[in-house]
Amino acid sequence: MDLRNIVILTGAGVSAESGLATFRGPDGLWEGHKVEDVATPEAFARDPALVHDFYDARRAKLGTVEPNAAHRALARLDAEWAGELLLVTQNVDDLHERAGSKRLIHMHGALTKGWCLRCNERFDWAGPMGGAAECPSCGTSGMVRPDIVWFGEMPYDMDLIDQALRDCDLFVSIGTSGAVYPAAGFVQTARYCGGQTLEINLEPSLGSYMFDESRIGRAGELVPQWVEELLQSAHSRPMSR
Ligand code: BJW
Repeated sequence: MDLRNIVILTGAGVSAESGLATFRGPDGLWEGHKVEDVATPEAFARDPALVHDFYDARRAKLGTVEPNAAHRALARLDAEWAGELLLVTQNVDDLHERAGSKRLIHMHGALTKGWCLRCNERFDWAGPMGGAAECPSCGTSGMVRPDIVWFGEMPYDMDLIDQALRDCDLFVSIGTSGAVYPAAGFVQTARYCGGQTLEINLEPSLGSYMFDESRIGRAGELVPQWVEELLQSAHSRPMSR
């Protein structure tokens, strides 16, 4: 099969080897709560200080971690793949862009962005946000929230992602448990539209049975291997333009 269009989905597991915690591992609770019970707009309305503390700490942690071999391999693929490629990450860290990935969507938002609930502007954000942060656009204090997609909110760029999944020849899911929709359903869309499907994860994900192939192990080891294989096979069989 002529392989041209690739969609890659990443989750917390791709950043685990950089030192960022996953959500649903043995320590997969959020400040003593289930992430599903806390990462909601209702939780933010109920206790904004708790939610700000959590995201401020994670934003600060970004400055102490570096992209790992999996991020770097995906950036290499982005640079060298002549066909269509879309990297969709559920992660809110900035490790993919720091590794050099360009064709990238943050479907669950970004720690490095804020969103003003008063004027609806979104903007880059560094440092703590806390409760009294001032919006750089309208100047209002206390109405800025992390630009993060919580449960019950619509992930970003879904139309674009859906089209890319329908058009793809290969869908690859890396380091995600498959517990959260709509990302957990991407494999079905790609499959129904004729794409091959591969998962790379430390353990079989919840939707593992839906993939044509599962490679079980560390992303930092398996992703560079897979990228090398793919680029080698493309070089030996150049794509028709
Ligand atoms: C390694 C590794 C290594 C470790 N190498 N691997 C009932 C049925 C279906 C859906 C719903 C339902 N009830 C409610 C819903 C919808 C809801 C949902 O999915 N709920 C589930 C709990 C069932 N979803 C939503 O509300 C979403 N919005 C929505 O659906 O809007 C409506 C809509 C309709 C139609 C189309 C489109 C939209 C929004 C979801 C927002 C999720 N937000 C969070 C938190 C914010 C971001 C943040 O703070 O960081 O996003 S939740 C959290 O989970 C975070 C993650 O991005 C997300 C996924 O987690 P991920 O990445 O999979 O992490 P883990 O920890 O679960 O897994 C890590 C994996 O890595 C593990 O498998 C490890 O083994 C592996 N691993 N080390 C390789 N070294």
